[in-house]
Amino acid sequence: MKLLRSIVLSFVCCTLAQAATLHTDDFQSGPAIDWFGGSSPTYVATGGPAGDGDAFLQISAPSDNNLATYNPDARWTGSFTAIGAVAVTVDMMAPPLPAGDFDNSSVVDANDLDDPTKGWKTRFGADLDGSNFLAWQRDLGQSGGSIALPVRLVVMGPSSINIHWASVNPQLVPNDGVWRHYTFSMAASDLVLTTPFVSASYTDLMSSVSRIMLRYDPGDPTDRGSGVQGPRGVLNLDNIRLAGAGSASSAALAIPEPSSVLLSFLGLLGVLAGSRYGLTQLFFRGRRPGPAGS
Ligand SMILES: [Ca+2]
Ligand SMILES: [Ca+2]
Ligand SMILES: [Ca+2]
Repeated sequence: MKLLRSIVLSFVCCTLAQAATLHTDDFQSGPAIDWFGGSSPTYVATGGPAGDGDAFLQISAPSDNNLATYNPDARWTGSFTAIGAVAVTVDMMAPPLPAGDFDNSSVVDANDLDDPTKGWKTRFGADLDGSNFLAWQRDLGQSGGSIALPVRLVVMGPSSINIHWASVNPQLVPNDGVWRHYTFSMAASDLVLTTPFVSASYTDLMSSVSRIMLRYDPGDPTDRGSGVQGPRGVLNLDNIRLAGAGSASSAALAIPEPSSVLLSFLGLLGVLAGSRYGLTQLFFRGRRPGPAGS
């Protein structure tokens, strides 16, 4: 009984430990999300990459505001080296601006006809024609959509959220409403320390990650990110995965909640305790000959 209690306690300890895990955030467990930031992280119940019933995370920001989201939870922090995490993979999509939004304001209104430089009247016969006017009529009153979004992974550490490493190159999310799968490598050659006046080692970073973030950041990597260079940025994200070597580009792997893992394990213990060989067989397999067929 003492052995059983210590096994259960150690399992609870390991299950709830403050440590990174290879896992996928698929947002299927309901609207309680633990992704944060000033870009209004919002749970959307349907319309993810798998279509109806596939929930996802949406962030949005108006012109000149940063567009980013981060997760401080233990499953995203700690030693990525210890678990072999080498990449963050994610499905992303940016919705298109309305076709009649000629002045890129993210709203279709009279200004799209009258703007002295971007309006339809000025551009008629140049790059706009009658079909564009019909699009304006159709979209009048619509709003929303996004510009195309260059996105970087930001990894913070070692042991500090004030030391930032960013993807050397951004990955472009076109504003065409199409979900695509992206892989952000965390190899040393794919991350650059962006925080000035700081000395930090990549090896230390990967053994003590404090936070990860996905962020709009066009051009060169910018330590604090950049404001949206257009009327509006809207980024949809799903299946955000901390991936190990060899699995970075494979399909999303859903990890059960810790409570369900624990229940399963306790159920296994119950079965073993009631079996002929019980726990002894479980823990001494391989150390001494077991019964035939084991
Ligand atoms: Ca989902
Ligand atoms: Ca407009
Ligand atoms: Ca930049």
